Amino acid sequence: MFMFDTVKGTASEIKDMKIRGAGRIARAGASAMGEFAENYRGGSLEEFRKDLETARNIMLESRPTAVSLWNGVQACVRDVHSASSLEEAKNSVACNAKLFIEASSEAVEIIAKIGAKRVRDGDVLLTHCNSSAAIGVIKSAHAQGKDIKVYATESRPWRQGLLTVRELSEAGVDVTLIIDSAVRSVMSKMDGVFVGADTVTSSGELINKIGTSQLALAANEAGVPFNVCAETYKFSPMTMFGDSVIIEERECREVAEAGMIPKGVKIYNPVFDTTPARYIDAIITELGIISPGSVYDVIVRQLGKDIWKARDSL
Ligand code: RUB
Repeated sequence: MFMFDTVKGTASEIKDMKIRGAGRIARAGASAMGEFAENYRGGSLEEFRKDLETARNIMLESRPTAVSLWNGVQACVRDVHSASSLEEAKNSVACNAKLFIEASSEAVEIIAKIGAKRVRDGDVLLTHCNSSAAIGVIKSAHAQGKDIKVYATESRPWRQGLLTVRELSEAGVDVTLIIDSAVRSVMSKMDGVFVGADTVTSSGELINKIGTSQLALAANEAGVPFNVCAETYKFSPMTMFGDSVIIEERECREVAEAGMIPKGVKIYNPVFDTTPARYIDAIITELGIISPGSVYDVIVRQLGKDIWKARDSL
């Protein structure tokens, strides 16, 4: 249907990884919701609420793991229930979308500034996949004149590490690409690991690109600080009430094309994994550096009085 074209378009770009990375998909989702509201030509407030719910579901079905998308879309629709006219409801969605996009971009910049202070002159760092928050920290440390070296994992199967090395090298950072299985063998050279987040649970576990937990394990073994760069809209309110994070599985052909492996061999392609809180030294957020044990408090503070609504909707 015509009215859902923008949300469907954005949802399929997210599904096909044309828009990727938890922060970017959240902003794209919010932007599509804002556009949907601005262009809405339906008749009544009731119809709008119903159509908005459909738009919201289309968007949320695009990728299941990153809670940033849920938080971004939720931020847009949060005031619709209290609106007393169609115009007020439409404006609230459009306005909340803009506010979310601005605040989330600003959060990435603040994290870059805070995180850069954790990087010392001469440090050798490791990053995984392609996280704008983690890259922001590294670029900011480099811009401060710190002489740093960065190792970046290839991040199979999509090889987002190629984006990371390009971006860092264009910024003038000394960067080395490694294959994912080289992580443990280089860990003894590292002074710190900086990764991004798709979701952080209320008990401080990190869900991020597959392989992140191996970095954490190797860092822990070698005594290397493991830092998560995560805007607080990566924190998952629903995990407080027992929901598990869905780990997305993508198509087999992303791992091997047909004909590359014998008939009958199966392929398993989970694209995110879970790092236990005990392997995480710091979570660098726009509110400051926190421990995994403080995530619950941050979520409670952010939900405010909505916490009762969330709990009562169980
Ligand atoms: C990207 C990935 C990133 C996080 C954080 O996975 O795991 O580390 O999304 O990114 P994919 P950011 O490529 O499958 O989306 O810091 O940019 O939000």
